[in-house]
Amino acid sequence: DGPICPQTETLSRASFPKGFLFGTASAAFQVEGAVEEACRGPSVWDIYCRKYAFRCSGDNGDVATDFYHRYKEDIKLMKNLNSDAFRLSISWSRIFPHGRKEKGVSKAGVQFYHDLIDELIKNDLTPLVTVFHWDTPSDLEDEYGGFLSQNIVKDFMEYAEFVFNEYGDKVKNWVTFNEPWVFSRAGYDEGKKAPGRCSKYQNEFCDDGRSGYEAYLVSHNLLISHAEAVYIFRNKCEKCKGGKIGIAHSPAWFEPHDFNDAQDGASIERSLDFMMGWHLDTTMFGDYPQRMKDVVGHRLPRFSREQMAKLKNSADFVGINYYSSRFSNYVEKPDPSKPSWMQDALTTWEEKNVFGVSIGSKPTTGALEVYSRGLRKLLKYIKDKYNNPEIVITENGYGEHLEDKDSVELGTKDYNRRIYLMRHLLSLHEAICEDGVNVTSYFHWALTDNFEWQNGYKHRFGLYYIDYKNNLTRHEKESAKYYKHFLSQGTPPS
Ligand code: BGP
Repeated sequence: DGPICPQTETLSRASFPKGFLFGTASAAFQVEGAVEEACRGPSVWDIYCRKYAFRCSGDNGDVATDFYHRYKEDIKLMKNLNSDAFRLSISWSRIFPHGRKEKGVSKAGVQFYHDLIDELIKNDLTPLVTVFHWDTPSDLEDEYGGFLSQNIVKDFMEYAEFVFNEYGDKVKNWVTFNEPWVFSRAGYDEGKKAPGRCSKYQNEFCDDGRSGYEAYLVSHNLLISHAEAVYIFRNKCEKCKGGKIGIAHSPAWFEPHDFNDAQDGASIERSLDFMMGWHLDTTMFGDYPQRMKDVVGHRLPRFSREQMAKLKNSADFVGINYYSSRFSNYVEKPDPSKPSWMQDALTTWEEKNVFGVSIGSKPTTGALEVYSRGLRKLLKYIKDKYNNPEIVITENGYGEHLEDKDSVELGTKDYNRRIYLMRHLLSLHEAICEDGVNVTSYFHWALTDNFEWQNGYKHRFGLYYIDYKNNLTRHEKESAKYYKHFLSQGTPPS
């Protein structure tokens, strides 16, 4: 078979296994704009940013980067990078403006994604499509509480089946859900993301209180929806034959808070269970981690036998969004100032932990410090625990806060992002070539700056700078130049 990786003098695409795909990523609400065009219905994010402007830093997705109108220009940027693939998400309410087919299909919305996908393919860019990246149609939220209700399963199945049948002959790589852990925890426990519901945990976002079970319920309904959609993809979609489907998780890697403390060391597994195993064990092994079941008790819903059977092995690949790592430390008692789900991780067990302290070397990516070695360690952990699955790095990127007064020049000299990218590609290379982890593609978050959820437009992740004050002009950053150079060496997959 020969060595896994070619030997090269410097790190470039040529150092990676043949056929490895490199790309960039995006999500509908963060880039599209055009929120009222072609009958698109509102999503929970439109409502959330309007109702609680401060929770979106006073910004919203009305225009975003205007990708809806400028996608051809952005595809040129992808070509300019020498990239091979692009991750996009479909906006549910652009397809079914009111959430359900019987209430109307937007033909123009459906056509938009055809045009976008066709343009990608025409440019030799492989699309990876996320079915749901957090933008629940607002009507479903109003009608029955969105993912809080089991009704969502049937509606998600209908939506997923529709998009599989519509685009399945052109799109061979799919992600059902983006980051369930962030969606349920931030949206239904900490109030930091739409729809902004809070548990008993109080912070600047939360002035109300509910019992801390909603995040578990939401994830439960989401996981069942995932399993049903995968079942449809594999068994009921002729056009989808030969395609692959997965789900994108958002784990950090953990290091012990005190390297000399054995309890801190032991708490790592526990942190990983609550941050990753919650959804990854379930889609690989068919049920929640035992540790979670023991601690959360009756507030963690149970799957039926049939649901477990559908959940087991319900991902052809494991999607990983990796940004940074954290410390895990053992604590004696649950801390009421922490979110409910985090308190749960502490309640009845001897081995207790809490996480949230950052790790690694400065500079920081958002609140998190840069720790590229964590990527390698995480990938090795997944290889060993989950029986060497195929892994796709569905996101990895560096966030940086700029003020309105900051110049384009400052924004494009993103040397920190360039170093972040170099280091993470190196760590990824080590994971593949030295540890034998089966990673098949890498998507950098993000192609361009965009709407960064609660941080709005000031928090930038792009390889290309968006000049929001000047017609949304795109400018190449230093990081883009590096990625382009890296991708220009060696042969892109045909
Ligand atoms: C992920 C989301 C992306 C993007 C990214 C930015 O959680 O899937 O949509 O927003 O994060 O990073 P962060 O949320 O760490 O600022």
